[in-house]
Order: sequence, then structure tokens, then C-alpha cells
Amino acid sequence: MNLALNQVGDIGPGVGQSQFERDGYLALEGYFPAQRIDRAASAVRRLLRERPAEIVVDCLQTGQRSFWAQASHPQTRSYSFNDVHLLCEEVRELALESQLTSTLGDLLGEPPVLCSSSSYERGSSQPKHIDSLHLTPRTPHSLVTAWIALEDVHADSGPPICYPGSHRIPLYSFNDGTHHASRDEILDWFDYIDVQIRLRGLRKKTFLARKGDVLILHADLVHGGSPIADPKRSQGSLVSHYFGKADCADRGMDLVPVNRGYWMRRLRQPVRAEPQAFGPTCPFPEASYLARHPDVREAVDARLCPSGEFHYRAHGFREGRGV
Ligand SMILES: O=C(O)CCC(=O)C(=O)O
Ligand SMILES: [Fe+2]
Repeated sequence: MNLALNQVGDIGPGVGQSQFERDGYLALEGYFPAQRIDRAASAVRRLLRERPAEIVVDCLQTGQRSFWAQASHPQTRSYSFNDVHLLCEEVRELALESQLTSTLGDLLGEPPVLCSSSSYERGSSQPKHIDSLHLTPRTPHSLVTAWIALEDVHADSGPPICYPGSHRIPLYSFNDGTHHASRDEILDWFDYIDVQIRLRGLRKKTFLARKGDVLILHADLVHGGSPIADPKRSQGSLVSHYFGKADCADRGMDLVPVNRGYWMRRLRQPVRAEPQAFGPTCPFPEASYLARHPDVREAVDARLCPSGEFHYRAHGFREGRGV
């Protein structure tokens, strides 16, 4: 690794906390043994094979969201596989491992709630960002991310990068007064952050992580994925995001306790696929469509509409409803 990592045993709460406060990240070398990683990675592969119509993916090249069963270039494996933890216990076991949840809890100052995750088989090549742009906590800063290497990272596989200290840059306020990214203003955010990085003399750090290493990132740390120099190289990782528990309280969310944290049981992300994309290889997800749209469920229950699928094909897609 090209940075000083903490050995798991070295990291007392105080040490980790002060490094995290100073740099905005903590790197835990050799945190998970290989077989623990292999168990989760093979469970994810099995899930992608066996339940492709239930996994929501974002194409890393086009940004297009679909089910894995509908992906247009699956052979590239160049996708973010979203929220696999909702369907995969092995992934939850990794993301909510006992010591990890207590470290995350120490950093957040309250129990962590696993609220979203992305798995990757390739480098994400994501431009600079802070995770709180998209997963914006109600209480500013009350979010942490755990980046887990599922295999060794190579300099050419698109290693993750960050700007240590950038979590102290004051949060940018968008026109609606929030810190949540708006698509129209994201270029302004890039300008702001580039100027701030330059003014503060912050330097880019590259993580050549090894399988089993964990990087814990502050909500507001500027980070991303380097370009992939060798497209033949894979870069398996699991990236999990956790809100502090207080942010999830009184929102009527179903929080399932695991070790010293929780995961949020919820519907997967909505997909807006063309009606013709559903068929034998990707059946229409009737149950989740009805769960997502109570007005449609009422119409179906009252026999005013034959099914959720009928509704989606006739109206829902045009109305911009997700399935
Ligand atoms: O692994 C990477 O390239 C970064 C991933 C990331 O930042 C994210 O999923 O939020
Ligand atoms: Fe990120």
C-alpha cells in the first residue's frame, strides 16, 4: 500500500477517531480474512446469476439504470450493483461485522444504519464526489462509508482516490438551500470543490488496497475512482453507506438490528424501464410495483384495474412511475 494503514489491533477508538477527524478517512489493513471476503463475493456472484431480475444496476459507462436481467452490456461487468445487501445475508454480515459496526458507531457517535450499498466488479471511475451529495443526511456529516476490497487493487484497475482533509471544506449549498446535489448545479459544485482543494493545497491520495482491507470515509471527504488504465483488470469492491441512527428515527423506517448496528429494510431503488423490457427473461415485478404505488394497489383490489403490470404498460411508465 502506498499509505500508512492501521493494523486492526492498533486502532483504539481514540487513535482512529483523531486520524478520522484529521484526514477524513481511516484505512484498516487486512481487516477481513480472505475466506470471509470470498464467501460474500461468491454469494454476490450467485445472486447475480440466479436473481438477475431483482438486482438494480447502473451502467458505469452510460449511467443507465435497469435490472441486471435487462443490462445492455453485461459482458463488460462495468456496472454498479445496487443494494445487494437487501437480498444477500453474506453481504450484510460483512458490512455489519461486529467490530466494524462498533468502529463506525464510534466515528458517528451513534449506532450506524446500513442504508445503501454498491458492489463493483470493476473500478467505478467515478468523478470526484462526496457521498453526502447523494445520500444527504438530515444531520450534516452524519454518514460514513465503508469501502471493502474484495480483491487486490492494481494501479491500472482504477484504484479509489481521495483528498485527505477535504471533509473540512464547508458544504456547498445548492439553490434549494440543501446540501443534496441538484443535477443542474453539479458543475458549480465541481468548480467550488476544485477551487477549495487548490486553496487548501490538498493532495490526492491513491489507495492500492489489498483484498480484505477496509477504508472508512467521512460523509464529506472528496473521493472517487481513478480512470481504468487496463480494462482487462477487475476490481471487486463493496461500498456500504451508513446513516447515524438518529437520522433514521421517527421516519417510520424498518431498522433491523445486527451486532452494534442496523440495516434499513426497504424496497430496492425504483427502475423506470420501457414496458417492452419486461418479458420472460425479466418478469414484471408486480409485488413491488403495488407496494410502491398504493393508489394502484387500491385500484387493483377494487377490480378497477386488472394488475399492476397492466397499469404500468397503460399509464405508469408514461407517468414516470418506478417499478
Ligand atoms: O470504488 C470507487 O471507485 C469509488 C466508489 C464510490 O465512491 C461510491 O460508490 O460511492
Ligand atoms: Fe463515493
